[in-house]
Amino acid sequence: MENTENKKVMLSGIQPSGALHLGNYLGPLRHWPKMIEEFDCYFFLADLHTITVRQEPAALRQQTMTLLASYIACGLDPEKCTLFIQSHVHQHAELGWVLNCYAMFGELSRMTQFKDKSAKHQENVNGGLFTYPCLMAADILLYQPDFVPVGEDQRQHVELCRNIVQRFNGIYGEVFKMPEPYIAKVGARIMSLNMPDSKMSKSIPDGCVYLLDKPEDIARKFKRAVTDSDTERCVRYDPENKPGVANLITIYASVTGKSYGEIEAEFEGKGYGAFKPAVGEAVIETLRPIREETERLLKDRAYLESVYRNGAERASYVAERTLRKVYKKIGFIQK
Ligand code: ATP
Ligand code: LTN
Repeated sequence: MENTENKKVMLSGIQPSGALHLGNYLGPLRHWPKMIEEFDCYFFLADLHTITVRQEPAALRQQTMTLLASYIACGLDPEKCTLFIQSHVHQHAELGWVLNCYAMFGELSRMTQFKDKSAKHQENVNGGLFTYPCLMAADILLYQPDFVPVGEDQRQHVELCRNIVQRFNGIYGEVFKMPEPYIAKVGARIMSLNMPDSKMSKSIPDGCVYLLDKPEDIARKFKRAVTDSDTERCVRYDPENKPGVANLITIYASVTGKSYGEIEAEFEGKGYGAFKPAVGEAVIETLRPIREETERLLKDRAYLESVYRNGAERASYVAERTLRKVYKKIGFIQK
């Protein structure tokens, strides 16, 4: 599956640090299957990144296989794109080290994710958590992508990667292609159903809808979703004053393809009692085939192994080419 047509290249990854949730799906993942028709795509499981926070080994193995099955179940056909596990392609760690030396302490200190995660895991503020964006820059630059589709929270890391490209190319010439973040207009930041001012996150189960949740659990979570305390109780998109309702409208718009205006009209005069279960139903129907297919694929271990082995082989070939070029430019002796 060589990129003989000179298609634009796209790359993204998700950490197998827990079960996928609606934010991961509606933000980036849902858009990826359309992209494999148009671009030469690389999608990987960022397992090296997960150990910036302590992981239980058996759980990490299970989460990684489940994420791979979910990628495929969401429509990433391994025949049409390269699916791989980051730790299978050793060039990521190698280029990650190199880029550590081209990222500045000051810029790494400004990363919101570092500040958030170090506040949350005060007992384990390790060096990896701090230099994480350099490994992420390596993930990206090994494949020289044009676009990196992510959720809004990752924009800052892609910007840092762009700074590294500018600095590195400024010293050594045009080694890396400048990647662009690619962020969806609707759904790039899905909020927790219980706390509409924090983003839905794998690590905060409260208010988080998982892709593999049972329909009855999804229905319950939506029925209990926080809306707002105003007396008006009307379904109107107003993120500032009605963040809970705005979040539900965004979710409903993302899964049904309806516009905010159409949704407001649909629920005019009906209040939240009708709206919340309707959003729950729409989400249940969107996730049902994904859950069923993930469960089916998880039973076919041999198939999943063949997918990640083929993926690693293809990815390594491209990654090695970039790494060789980088080593040569830096002045390392070639083998
Ligand atoms: P953690 O809670 O462990 O930080 P996470 O839920 O933020 O994990 P990641 O693996 O860091 O998930 O993110 C995978 C992808 O999903 C990234 O592109 C990220 O931008 C996107 N993403 C994560 N949370 C949301 C969200 N609430 N809304 C939209 N996109 C999201
Ligand atoms: N940092 C991302 C996951 C990630 C990624 C990447 C995304 C690691 N490497 C390269 C895009 C491109 C996260 O935590 N969501």
